[in-house]
Amino acid sequence: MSTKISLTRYLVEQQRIDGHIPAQLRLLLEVVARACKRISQAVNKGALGDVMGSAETENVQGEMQKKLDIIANEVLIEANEWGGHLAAMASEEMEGIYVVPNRYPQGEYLLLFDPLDGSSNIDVNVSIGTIFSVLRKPEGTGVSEQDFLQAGIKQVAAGYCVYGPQTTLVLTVGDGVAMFTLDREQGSFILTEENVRIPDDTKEFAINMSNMRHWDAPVKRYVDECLQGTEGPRAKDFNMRWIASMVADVHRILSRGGVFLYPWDKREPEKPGKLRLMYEANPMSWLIEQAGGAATNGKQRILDIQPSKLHERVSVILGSKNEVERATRYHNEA
Ligand code: AHM
Ligand code: MG
Repeated sequence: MSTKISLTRYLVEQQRIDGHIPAQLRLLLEVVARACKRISQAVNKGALGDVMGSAETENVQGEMQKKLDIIANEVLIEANEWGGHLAAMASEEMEGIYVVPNRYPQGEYLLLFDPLDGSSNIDVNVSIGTIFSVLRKPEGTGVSEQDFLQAGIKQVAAGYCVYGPQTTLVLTVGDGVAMFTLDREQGSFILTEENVRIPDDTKEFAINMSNMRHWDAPVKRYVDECLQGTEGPRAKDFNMRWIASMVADVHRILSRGGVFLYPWDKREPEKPGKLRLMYEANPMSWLIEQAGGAATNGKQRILDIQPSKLHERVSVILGSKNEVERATRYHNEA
């Protein structure tokens, strides 16, 4: 790429030339990117900063919080509360919504995030990330949790930032998927890939195999057939990857294809899955679809699910289209 296009320029052009995004949304995305830069710095400090280890507190999901979960959550809130572009925020780390304080102007957008995804990887120096989703606040005065309960199809922007060997911000505003790599010397995100496309077919799957005995029959069938390789019905050998950071697994899939499954299982039968719909599955599903892939809960398109609560969980199958369709078909046939 001869001329370097910064995230700022990309967004200005999305606003001015293509008319895809209003000014307030552009500001919002710039602020989220700035917050991700700060989180990236904290992640990079590792043991040199006071960022590793447990915070000894539990979040609303009953999970132990890491120090970085809390730091990342605070960075995102502080960065976003005063700009006038938001009405409220919601996060994996907060039970209720965070309404923009009265002393600041209220904007027309709602921001949801998983501030630090892949928490179990923080202390072992493996890729982690921030996932975000933007919705428009429904008309009317005030803002409530109900305003957030919109299907994924209503998102106006979604993305993630992966803190790995490189820090990469991946974004969609409904016009394909673009990737920006953080140039640390310049301090800015530079466009490094546009029109990201996922191949329809793949030989790579990602699932936590240790849960195999808890899976439902259609998931077992799908994975069994992959494992049989050239001798089985799929007539090809598959490879497996599982990073345990959804951001990193999804980033690999956007980069070279693959399929990711975190299905419902019998460990906690009353929960529909492990991953959260509104700030994990929805933004990732939209990115995957924008890149030509597919995302379902085994039965239905994730983006069509009407959420009934903020921290709702969901089964997730996403990635290369033909594999997602096959795994979904196995569920529907069962
Ligand atoms: P987190 O948001 O608390 O980090 O949990 C979500 C993560 C995903 O990134 C990842 O796909 C999954 O949990 C890994 O779960 P497991 O440890 O059960 O394999
Ligand atoms: Mg997460």
